[in-house]
Amino acid sequence: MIDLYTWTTPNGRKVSIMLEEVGLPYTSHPIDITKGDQHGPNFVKISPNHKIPAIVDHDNEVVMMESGAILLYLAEKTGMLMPGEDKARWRTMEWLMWQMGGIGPMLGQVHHFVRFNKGKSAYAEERYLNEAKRLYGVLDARLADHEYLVDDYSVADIATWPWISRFEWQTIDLDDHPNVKRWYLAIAGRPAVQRGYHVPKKLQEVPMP
Ligand SMILES: N[C@@H](CCC(=O)N[C@@H](CS)C(=O)NCC(=O)O)C(=O)O
Repeated sequence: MIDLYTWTTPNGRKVSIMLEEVGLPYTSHPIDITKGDQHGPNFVKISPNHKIPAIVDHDNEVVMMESGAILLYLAEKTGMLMPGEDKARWRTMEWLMWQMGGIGPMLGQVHHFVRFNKGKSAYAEERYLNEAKRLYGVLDARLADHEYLVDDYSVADIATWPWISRFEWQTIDLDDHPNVKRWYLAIAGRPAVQRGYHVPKKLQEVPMP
């Protein structure tokens, strides 16, 4: 049994979607980051960076934070959603790191400046919106000749998709990125994604362009 500490955010949903996809039993525990739960002393023992998501795997008492590391851990534990063959495996790692280093932090800044603090810094709004558009362009180009980020659906897609599901917050029109839209809808149609999206609680339906 795995304990998942999470909230209704893209980084949290990566792990709940992954757990639903691989079918491992888990219990979700809400950490309400709007109320400061991420700073609670018990949670910080599990996640020393004070951020969700984090897991405790009671099979072997592995305690882990950082969504990218958790996705790789669950892929290795189950032998699912990460290619075994070296070339595809490293390509998957490459796109997973692209998400962790680019899509997550940059779109996170768009949420901060454009969605929640509009008008406070025109410079930051422009900078991060431009970077978001650039990253959407990179994603669209990759998906022009790939059904998924690598060959088959993998942890790279699972890491990226929940961030793209906030396209409305990012003021991005998916019609401007038709390959992203096709990929987004295909993943949104997966039952495990529909279930994982609503962990630890349902706020709204999965956004549909
Ligand atoms: N690199 C981390 C980022 C985690 C992260 O930024 N989590 C956010 C929610 S999506 C959080 O817990 N924020 C609370 C805070 O910053 O106080 C990961 O991928 O797990």
